[in-house]
Amino acid sequence: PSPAGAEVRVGSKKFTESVIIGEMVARLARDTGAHAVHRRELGGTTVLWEALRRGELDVYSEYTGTLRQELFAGRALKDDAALREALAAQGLGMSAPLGFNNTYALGMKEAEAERLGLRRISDLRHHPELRLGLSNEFMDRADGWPALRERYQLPQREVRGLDHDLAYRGLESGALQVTDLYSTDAEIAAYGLRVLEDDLKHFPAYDAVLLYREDWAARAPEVLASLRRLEGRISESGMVALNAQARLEHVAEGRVAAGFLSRELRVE
Ligand code: PBE
Repeated sequence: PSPAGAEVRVGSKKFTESVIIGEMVARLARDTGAHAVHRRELGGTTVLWEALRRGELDVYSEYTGTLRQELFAGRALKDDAALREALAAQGLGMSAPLGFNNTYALGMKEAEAERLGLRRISDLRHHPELRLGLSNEFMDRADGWPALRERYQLPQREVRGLDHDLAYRGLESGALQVTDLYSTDAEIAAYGLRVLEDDLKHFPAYDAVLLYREDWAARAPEVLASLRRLEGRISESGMVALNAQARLEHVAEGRVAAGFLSRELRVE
């Protein structure tokens, strides 16, 4: 057990997977006897990043591609060592990858993609009339819509920003024809969506990791060691299945996390 009084403030972004991982982190911390608070769904990437840097949070889950392409955009961090160095300069540490990649992708209803003969993002170039609905964060990010449009020379002008959780309903109703997907979303299979191939390789790998403050880790090394039990333990299909429990079966994120920890790590 941790020295009495170890504390951890966990944060999560405003989407299901981030909340599930936040719940796993809080539970693994409590397993060492620490006191954990999970501040759920605080906002988008920038909100979590700034809260961690200001010392309002101790740990949250992030993605390597997001660190490279958005949070350290323009820094050309060539490898993992360079990324770790840039983080260390801000007093932050990063776990090893948890085991899955959650990349952005563009998706459409399978039948519509088939009808229009669309398989690759490049194919969208010949269909300026398509209605796009993109998550608000994607509209603004350095790796998001402006860069993607530029890279692929996309002609669409009808592009709306929306909450990611509403995008799938928009595709179902026909209000939207193309949206940005998160590749571990359970809705991709459940709604029969076609993921368009990123044929120009715009998107990097977005490996899930834990980001934490080094000053906190120095005070609570046992807690960090417990969180690191997640390293390499969540596969891509495993994460999709956890997201499916929460999003399609409406199981609370805390229960989803508890089930995973019990099955995979024997943490009760
Ligand atoms: N992602 C893809 C984004 C959202 C979807 C996981 C890389 C992120 O939170 O950074």
